[in-house]
Amino acid sequence: MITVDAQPFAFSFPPEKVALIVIDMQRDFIEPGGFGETLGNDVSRLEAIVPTVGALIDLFRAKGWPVIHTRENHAPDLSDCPPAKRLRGNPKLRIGDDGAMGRILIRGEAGAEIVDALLPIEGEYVVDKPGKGAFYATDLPAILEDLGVTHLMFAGVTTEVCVQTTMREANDRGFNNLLIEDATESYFAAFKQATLEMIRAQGAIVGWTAPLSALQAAVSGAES
Ligand code: TIU
Repeated sequence: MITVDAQPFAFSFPPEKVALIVIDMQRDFIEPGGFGETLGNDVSRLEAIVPTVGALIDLFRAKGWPVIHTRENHAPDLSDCPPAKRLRGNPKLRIGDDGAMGRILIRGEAGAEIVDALLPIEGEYVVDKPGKGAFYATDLPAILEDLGVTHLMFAGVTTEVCVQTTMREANDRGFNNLLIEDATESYFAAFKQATLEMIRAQGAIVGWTAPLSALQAAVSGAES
């Protein structure tokens, strides 16, 4: 076991049974002109974590541990986009509309791709998801079962929407979950902070949180 100095207490994981899930590091959430901005958000906060997410992915690649990338997106005919999702609120552009990076949140369009710095490499998994959670209507459950993993680490955006939803889904399915604090971000600083606290409250009711440095230190310690 490798033990990470985490909150609310140490997170121990078997290195042969861990995977990283990187949630929705897509241009549509992180760059101007995409879905995040059409919802009225300042997207600049999210770009700042790209190097940290990259360092986390590098650690998993160096160890040969599985990396799973998710993308929130929809089919070009919107058949997997509930009208309730598309019509919600009063965004400048709705899902499927033409934006600066192609059709908003549509599979195959430039905006729906993962940012260049974090593109998956051969052998990594990419899970396309129509919802906020990565377990709903996807092949993620089958991938995790095939891998035989019991412990998951999480990164990506946004902390309180797709990351938290997926962590809760994973928690209910029996996984032990660690969120890497500086590898996740929200459009709202207060929501990120609240989410970190919610996750680890009540004796890790949803999971644990730790900075990337704590994971790196634990992995280095286990190697020496
Ligand atoms: N709007 C927002 O905060 N997030 C999303 O719509 N999707 C994800 O979090 N990926």
